[in-house]
Amino acid sequence: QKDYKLWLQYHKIQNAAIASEYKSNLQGIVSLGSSATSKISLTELETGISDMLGNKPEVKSVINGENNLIFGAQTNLNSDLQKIFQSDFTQINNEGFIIKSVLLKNKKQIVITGKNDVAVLYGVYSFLRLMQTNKSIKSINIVDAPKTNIRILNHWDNLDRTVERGYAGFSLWNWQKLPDFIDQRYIDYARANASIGINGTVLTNVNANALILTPQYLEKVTALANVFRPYGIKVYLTARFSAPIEIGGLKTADPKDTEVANWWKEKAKEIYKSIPDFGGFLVKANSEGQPGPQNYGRDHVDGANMLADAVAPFGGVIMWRAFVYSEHDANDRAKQAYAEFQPYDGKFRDNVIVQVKNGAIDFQPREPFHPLFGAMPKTPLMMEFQITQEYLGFSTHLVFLPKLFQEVLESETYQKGKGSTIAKVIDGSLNPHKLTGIAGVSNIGNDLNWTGHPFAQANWYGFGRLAWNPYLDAEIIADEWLRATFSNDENFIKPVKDMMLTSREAVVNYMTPLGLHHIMDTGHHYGPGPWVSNLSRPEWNPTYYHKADKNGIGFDRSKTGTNATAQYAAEGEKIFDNLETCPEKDLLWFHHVSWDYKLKSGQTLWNGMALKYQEGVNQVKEMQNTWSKTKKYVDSERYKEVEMLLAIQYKEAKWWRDACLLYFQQYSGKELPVGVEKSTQTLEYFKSLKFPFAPGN
Ligand code: BDP
Repeated sequence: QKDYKLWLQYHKIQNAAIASEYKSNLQGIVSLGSSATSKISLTELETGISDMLGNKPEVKSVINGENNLIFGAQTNLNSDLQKIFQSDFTQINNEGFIIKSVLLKNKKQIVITGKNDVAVLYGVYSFLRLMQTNKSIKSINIVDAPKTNIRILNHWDNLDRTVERGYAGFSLWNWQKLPDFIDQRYIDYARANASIGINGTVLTNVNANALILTPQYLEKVTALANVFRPYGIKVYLTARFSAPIEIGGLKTADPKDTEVANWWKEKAKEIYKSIPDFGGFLVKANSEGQPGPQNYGRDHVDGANMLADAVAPFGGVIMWRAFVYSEHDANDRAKQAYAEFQPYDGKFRDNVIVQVKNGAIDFQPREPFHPLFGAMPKTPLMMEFQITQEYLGFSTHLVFLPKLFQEVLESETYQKGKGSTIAKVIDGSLNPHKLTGIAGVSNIGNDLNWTGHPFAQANWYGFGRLAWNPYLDAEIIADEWLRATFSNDENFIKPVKDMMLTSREAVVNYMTPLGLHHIMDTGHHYGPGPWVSNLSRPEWNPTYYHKADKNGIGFDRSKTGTNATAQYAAEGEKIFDNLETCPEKDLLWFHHVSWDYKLKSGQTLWNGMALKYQEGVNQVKEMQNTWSKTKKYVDSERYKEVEMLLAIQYKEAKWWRDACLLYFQQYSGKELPVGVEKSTQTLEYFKSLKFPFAPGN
C-alpha cells in the first residue's frame, strides 16, 4: 500500500544526471555512533539511498577513501571534524544540525552532525529530503535548527479508541494489547514524526479521562514512550483536573488543598520513575464542562501552578489551554478567552505555557488571529492549530492547511509596532521565553493511509515543517511534499501545487466567505446549518454568529457592537474597527453590514457574497480538472481515491452554496446575480438533511 508510506516513499530517482551526482557523492556511509537513534539514522539512510539510487552504498566502520556520507553527534566526531564544525556548532541549539561537504585529510566527504543523536537524525531526514526533491548535494552547506522547542501533536484520542473530531478511523493506541504488544505502527508513527521534526505527542483527549493516570494505563504509556524515545519524541498526557477525586479517593481537587497538591506530586514522581523524559501535562480546565480550579473558587493560575510545581522537579511542563468561554456570558464568545487570561500575564510558573487556538472562536476555515497573541508579553504562549478538519469538510475535502497556518503566523499583531507577527510571538523572538511551542490537533487514525484523505497527509507534514520553522512558505511545503509523496515531474508538480495552494481559499469561499463563521450544522459540524437556532447555549447556534436580518448580515464586533476589536493592539484595532480598512476577508467577522453595502469590487454585499460561493464551487471544479490530468504520475489507487473524494467535495461545495444562499436570500430578498447557479432543491430540503453517520454526533 503506497499511501501508508506517507512522504517517505523514496522513489527511484528518474533524472539520470542527478542520480549519477548522488552516486558519486555517496559511495560509503560511516556511522560514528552506536545508540538506538544512530541505528535508526543508519537504517534510514541505507533504505532511503538504496531505494532512490537502486544500489546500496557500502556501510563502513571507519572513515576511509573519499565521497562518504559520515554522520554522528558532536562528541563522536574526531578532532579534525570537531575543528571544522566549531563555529557552526555555536549557531545551533540542541536540536539543530549541520550538513556539509568538507575536505578531510584532503578527501571530500559529506558530514551530518548535531549536538546529539536526535539532532543528527533530523539532519539525516533533511538530507534525504534534499534527495527526494532532487536537489544538488555536490557542495552542500546547511546549518538549520528548529525555532520552537515544543513541536507537538495533540491526539484527541479516547481510551475506547474513538477519536474526538477524528475522521481517519480509530485511535492508533491499542490500550488492550499494550504494553506487551508493540504494533509496528507505533514505530512507523514515530518515524514519520521524526522525519518532520515533531518532538512530542499528547496521547489522550483534552476532554480527559482520569484512568490514563492509573498504574495499569501508565504501564502502557511507558511502553509507547520507550518506542518513541529513540526518535526524539516525548510523551505527554492530558490531566483531568478532578483525577484526585476520581482515582485518588480524595474528597476535593481544590488546587490550594495540600493533600491535592501532594497527590499530584506523588503522581508526577510515579510517572517519572518509569518515564524519566515524560513531557508533562496538557490541561483543558473549566471549559465546555471540564472540571477545573474554578469549581473550587480558584482560578487558572492556581490550577496551572499547582500542576507545574508537581512536574517541575523532573523538568516537566504544563500546557494550559486558553480555550474557555463561559456559559454565563454569551455577549461575545470571541472576547472571553482574552478577558479571562490576559490579566494573568506574568503570573504563571516558568514551566507553564499557555496554549491558544489560532483564532478566538474555534478552528474556522478563516478566523482573524486570536487577540491573546502578543498581549501577554510575560507569559509564553503556544499556538494550537487543528490539523484534523472539524470545520473544513472532515477528511473528505481536500484543503491544504499550511496556507491557513501561514496566514495566521504572518499576521501582524502590532503589539510592539509593525513587524510583531504571530510567528515572532510563538518563537519567542518578540518577547524572549525559555518555552516556545506549536501544537497541532492530530488528523491521524488507524486508516490504512493514516489520515483518511491522501492529501490530508500534507497537512500533518506541513504542520511539522511549520512547527520547526514558522517562517516557511506554504508553497515550499507543498512542493516538498508532492515530490516526496508522488513525483518530481514538473508537469505534475506545477498544476497540483497550484491546486493545493488554492484549496484553502476554495473552502472559505464555498463555506464561509467574507468573514462568515460557525454556520456549520451543529454537533458534528459537517455541512451547512446557518438556520440552526435551537441549541441551549446561544453561542452554539449559527444564527448567533451570522446575525442575518432584513438589514444585512455579520457580527458587529466594532465599537458600535461588542467592541471585541479593542482587544487588539491600537493599530490593529483601528484597522479592524473601521469598515473602510477592515480586510474584506474578515468583513462579516467584525461588522454587520447592509445587503447593499458596496464591496471593493463595486458589487453589493449580496451579489459579492453569492459570487464568492459560486467561485468556491468553480475552484473545486477546477481542482477536479487538474487532478484528471495526473493519471500518469500517480498510482491508480491514490488516483482513484482522490478522484472520488474530489467528486464528493464538488457535490458538497454546491450543497454549501445552495443551502447558504437560499437561507440568506430570505433576508436579503434579492435575486442571485448573473453567474451564480440556482439551486435545484428547496431550503426545506437542505434543512431536512440529517447525518446520523457523521462522527461527532
Ligand atoms: C471544539 C470541538 C470539541 C473540543 C473543543 C476543544 O468541537 O470537540 O473538545 O473544541 O478544543 O473545536 O476543547
